[in-house]
Amino acid sequence: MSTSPLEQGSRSSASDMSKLISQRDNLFANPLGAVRGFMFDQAVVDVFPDMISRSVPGYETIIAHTGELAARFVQRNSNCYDLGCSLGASTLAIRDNIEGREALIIAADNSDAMLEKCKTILDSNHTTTETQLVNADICDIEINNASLVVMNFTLQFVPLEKRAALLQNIYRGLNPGGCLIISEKLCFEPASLNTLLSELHHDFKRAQGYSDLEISQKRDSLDNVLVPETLDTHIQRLRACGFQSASPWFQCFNFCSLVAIK
Ligand code: GEK
Repeated sequence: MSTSPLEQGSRSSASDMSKLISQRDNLFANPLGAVRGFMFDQAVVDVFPDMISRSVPGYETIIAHTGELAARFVQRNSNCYDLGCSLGASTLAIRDNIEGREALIIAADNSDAMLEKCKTILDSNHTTTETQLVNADICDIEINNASLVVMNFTLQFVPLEKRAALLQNIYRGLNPGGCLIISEKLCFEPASLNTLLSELHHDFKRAQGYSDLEISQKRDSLDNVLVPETLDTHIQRLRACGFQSASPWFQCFNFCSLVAIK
């Protein structure tokens, strides 16, 4: 079993982090009988970098470009929010690109296990940018003086009925010219298109070494926990909040990243 170079303190940048193999994800490799709903517990934390990089096509690209968008949009003396920060990949990418701007990064998650490991990782990465780790439901967080808000693969876990209010809260808290990044798994209409893009995603996972059993048990575990929406739904909701500029900037199969500017 290999350990993460980050844990050894030998690597520090976010783009490195997304390539790291912590422990290999084999959580769904054996028959589980009844598959329980997916939770961000210690078992997931232990394999998270491997799990997300072998499950989400384009993950490394999205994290790297989150840093580049931070370089463009983060204003001096403003706040940046990483909502659903997990182990801090997006926070590290942002930090790497905004040194010296006197910005504050607020990285929030509601998994104790994620936050504990995230703190170790962030502490081992030198920076002059202040970073606050917050244990909270992102639906309850106050957003203010924000030049950048990032939700990389988090909104999909928020209950559907809370998503509009969360986005309105973000819109209110963004400064004019501020940027929101939302990365999500999507669903598609008609059903035949959804099936095609899901199958392409499953082919990607197979190519990453996941077995058919792992793919199907993980899918069952995420059922009703990760609830994807269509690209149209995302764009309409962003427009209804007031974002006049909103567009995907990246898509691979059924995974997409959107940028919205206030
Ligand atoms: C990355 N952004 O590496 N409030 C706070 N946190 C939440 C909530 C909520 N309501 N719901 C889910 N989370 C990261 C990856 S992972 C995506 C994000 C994935 C947290 C949850 O605990 C988990 O850490 C994160 O959102 C989602 O780019 O695993 O597919």
